[in-house]
Parts: sequence; structure tokens; C-alpha cells
Amino acid sequence: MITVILPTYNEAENIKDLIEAIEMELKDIEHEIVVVDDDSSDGTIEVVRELSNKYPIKLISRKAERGLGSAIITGLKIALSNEKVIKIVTMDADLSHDPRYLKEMLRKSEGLDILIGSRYVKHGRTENWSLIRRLISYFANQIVKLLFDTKIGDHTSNYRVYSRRAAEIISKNINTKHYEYQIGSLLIALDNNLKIGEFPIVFKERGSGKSKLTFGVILSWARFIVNSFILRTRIWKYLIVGGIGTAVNEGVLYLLIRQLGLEFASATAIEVSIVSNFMLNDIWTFSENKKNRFIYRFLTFHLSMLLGALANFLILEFSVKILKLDPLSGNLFGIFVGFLLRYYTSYRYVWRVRK
Ligand SMILES: Nc1nc2c(ncn2[C@@H]2O[C@H](COP(=O)(O)OP(=O)(O)OP(=O)(O)O)[C@@H](O)[C@H]2O)c(=O)[nH]1
Ligand SMILES: [Mg+2]
Repeated sequence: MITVILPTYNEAENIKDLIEAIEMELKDIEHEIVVVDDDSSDGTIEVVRELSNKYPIKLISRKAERGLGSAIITGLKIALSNEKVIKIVTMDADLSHDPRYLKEMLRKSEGLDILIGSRYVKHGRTENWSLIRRLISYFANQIVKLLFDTKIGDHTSNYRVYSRRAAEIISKNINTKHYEYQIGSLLIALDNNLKIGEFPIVFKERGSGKSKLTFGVILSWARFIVNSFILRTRIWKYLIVGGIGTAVNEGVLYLLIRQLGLEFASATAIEVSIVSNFMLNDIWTFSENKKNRFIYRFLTFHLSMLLGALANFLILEFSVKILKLDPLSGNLFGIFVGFLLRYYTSYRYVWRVRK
């Protein structure tokens, strides 16, 4: 048996067409639809109640709680309470997710814990989205992929097929209530070595109704990404090593500037601080990650530092010349991006933490 979860907030204009299309697709498969509504004021509940006379629908009408993520978790728990349910599908209820993919996705989900209906794999795309919305969504996904090394194209799609096991693990471990759910759930899945696959979909602009995606939503989403990244990584140790490196750099410059002059003293100070950073990271930050040979780690660490400096420089140029920021803010932005790039390349290539 399959459960399809539809979280709704003011989707009266879309929900009927959606449910009828799902019923057409799944007519030969034993299934139920769970609609989790958060006190919609546009008549969504009445439309669903009417449809439930004809189709196998459970309507959960929540009054006290709000949030897409928590609605999905409620849906997952209800699905899991039925022993017969082996797969759980989640879909947006605004007609963005075309039910014609359902059967194929269910087939392709065999042997996987999560199959994501994905816009960012070959043959997947979005239709009728403004350029700016496409760019935000695409780059948000690229950043998540880079930061968490997920190897997933689309982390924010809600069109998914979960195995029972995946639904159990996620519903037990997750604590995000809103749009952070999509990424939070995938991070939990990756931590538990669940098998994740992607299936190309064409994502359509919502049928009717208003978007709930506001600036506040994007901001709290970004905060979640930054928090998870900091909590999950050795970034703290790396930062402390960087701080020590700065002190070493200053110290060597102070000691040598009289004898060598500014340029040579500074070049020596930079190199000494890179070597001291390398040694500290090697014996502390990444002490358990010595898969590469010492000389390889030593040289690629230099390359990583160089890349960070280059990124810092280019971002500063870009910020001042194109974004018209003042140089100090531009530089801060550059330092931040340079730092992330150095950390990422160290993590991924110098000490090869994953794989
Ligand atoms: N139950 C519940 N559902 C929600 C809530 N917020 C959004 N949804 C539903 O979650 C699905 C995705 O939300 P959307 O508003 O479409 O988000 P989006 O696709 O990123 O943005 P747009 O399509 O442009 O509006 C839709 O079915 C919404 O009705 C909520 O707080 N509670
Ligand atoms: Mg939508």
C-alpha cells in the first residue's frame, strides 16, 4: 500500500484537479491520500471533504500547528501508523508536481530509500519561472551540494518517494518545522547512509493561489544551512588553527622585518604560517584523515590556500567594481568566501574526509 501526503495551505483552486489526477494514475495500486491542512481560509477543507466521499482520503485539519515541514512529518507519522504502507509519496498541492510521474517514480524507487523528483538533473527543469527565481533556487541547491557534499542536484524538491525505513528514521530525528524540512530530512538520510536517487521532473509554476515563499522564509532557510554546516563540520578547529596562523604570521613578520625588509619578511611569514596551519590541521583538525601521502597533503594544502586567496581577491574586485560595495565590506565578503573555499578544498581534497 502507498500513502500520498499532500500538505495544503490555501489550495482550494488546485486540490481537486490534483487529487483527481492522482486517482487516475493510481487506480490500479492500493493507496490512500493524506491531506494535512493548516487551517486554510479559502475552502480547501470543504473541497477535500467533498472529495473524500469518492476517494480514499484522510483529511487532517490542524488548527494549532503551522508549517510545511511539520505538516509533512504529521503525514509521515500517520502513514507509518498503518502497517501495510510500504512507500510514502509527498507532493506539493499546487499542481507544480505532475502526477503523471507517479508510477514511474514508484517503480524507480525500488531499492532506494528516497527518490527525489528533481529539477536539477539531466532532463529535469522548471517551467515558467522568472530568471531570478530560477537562479536563486539553482544556486541555493549548488551551495548546499558543495557545503554538505551531498551529490544531490535538487535538495528542495518536495516531490519524493520514501521507503518506510526512511520515513521512520526522518520522522524520528527531524526537528525543522518549515521549508528547512527538505534539506534537514536529506541530511538525516545521508547521516544514516540511506540510499538516495533522483528522477527528472518538469516543475510547473503553481496552478493558482499565492506563493508562500517570502523573504523571511528564505532568511530562516539560510540560517538553517549555516547552523547545520557549522554544527556538522570541523570548521571550529579549522578556524582556531587559522587564528593561530594569523598570530604566527604576525610574529614572524615582526622578527624578520628588520633583517629582510618588508617583502621577504612577509613572504617568509606567509609561508611559515601556511606550514604551521598545515601541521596543526594535520595533527588535530583532520587527524583521522591521512589517506593521501604526506607530500601530497602538504602541496595540495598550499594550493588550497592559494585558491582561497584568489577567491578573496576576485570577490573583492567584483564587490567594489560591480556591486559598488565599499572595499572593506567587499573584502569581508571575500574573506568569508575565501575561507569557505579553503575549508572545503582542505576537507574534500587535501584530507579527503568523505570516501
Ligand atoms: N499544511 C501546510 N502546508 C503548507 C504550508 N506552507 C506551504 N504549504 C504547502 O506546501 C506546498 C508547497 O508550498 P508552496 O507555497 O507551493 O511553496 P513553493 O512551491 O516553494 O512556492 P510557490 O509554488 O511559488 O508558492 C503547497 O502544497 C502548500 O500549500 C503550511 O504552513 N502548512
Ligand atoms: Mg509551489
